[in-house]
Amino acid sequence: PRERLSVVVTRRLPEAVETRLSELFDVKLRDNDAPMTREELTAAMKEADVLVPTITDIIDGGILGQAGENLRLIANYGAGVDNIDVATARQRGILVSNTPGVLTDDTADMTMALILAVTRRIPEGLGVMQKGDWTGWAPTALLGGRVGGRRLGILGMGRIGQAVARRASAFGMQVHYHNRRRLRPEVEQELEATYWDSLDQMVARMDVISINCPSTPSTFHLMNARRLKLMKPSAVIVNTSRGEVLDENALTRMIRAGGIAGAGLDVYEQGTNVNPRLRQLPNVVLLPHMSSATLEGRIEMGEKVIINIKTFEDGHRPPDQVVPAML
Ligand code: 8YV
Repeated sequence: PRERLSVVVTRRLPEAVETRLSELFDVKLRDNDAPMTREELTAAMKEADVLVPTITDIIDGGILGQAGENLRLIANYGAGVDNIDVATARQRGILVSNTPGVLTDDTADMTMALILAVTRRIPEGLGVMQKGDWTGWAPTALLGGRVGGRRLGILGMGRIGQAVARRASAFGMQVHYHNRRRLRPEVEQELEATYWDSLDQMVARMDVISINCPSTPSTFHLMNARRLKLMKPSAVIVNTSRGEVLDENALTRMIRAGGIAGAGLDVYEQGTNVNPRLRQLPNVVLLPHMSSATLEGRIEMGEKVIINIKTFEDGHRPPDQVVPAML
């Protein structure tokens, strides 16, 4: 019988996923909850045939240059692959795969949760109850804005953007979008979504902006100071994709100056190093990168990783292979 593939997993994964991986491959599992240091990651890439990293592993050109001869597949546990230098991996003959599709609905759900939390002032209400400050119902207490009828501009109309569009329509919002490519007419019609070729023009007319595009060199700071200034002062912005798409410092300044009404963020430019000024604003709702964090989703992500490795082992292209041209 053929030797089993040596697979190194960089983080603890749900038990069901670790068990299944161990049944199928010669797996080295992580024995603690901390992310790997760069040294540990370098060592892992020297010994593995297949590496299963997560967003906390930065696989850049430098570290790929030190990878072992055996490393042939990087099966990312996650949809976004901005943590991986896909072009350099390809040059070195290392395939990259991801886990698209299985976290679409969870991320779209959380996008709606953030829109509602900001517009309906849920954290402020929570604060009142937690402090024991509630003195009873009052006609003008904690008035928010109604989401129904508001214009939502989705930046990035891929799987997640489209799932957000469906939910937003069900809440009575008017859906608009900007994307590199316009959707096919029948899809646009089904989603009742209005396409904007100009991001500037869309941004200026929306009540809510939702960032749903991946982080690539061409989406870096797409929402920069200039575009944030175009937003209506009554508008809010939510981000469940990647921090790099939004200039966090410019956003903080805009909100403090009253140029934007609020924000809901799940992702940050400097990872865990969140702008402290942002944390102090009552109209800003911050979450610790948890939009895809459901047990079901995490298990399905594991199943996708396993299918990608199995297919590769059988001599075929992983179904979720990522190539530079897709980015
Ligand atoms: C993943 C994410 O869980 O899939 C993504 O792109 O942002 C996450 O929520 C994370 O990347 C794990 O690697």
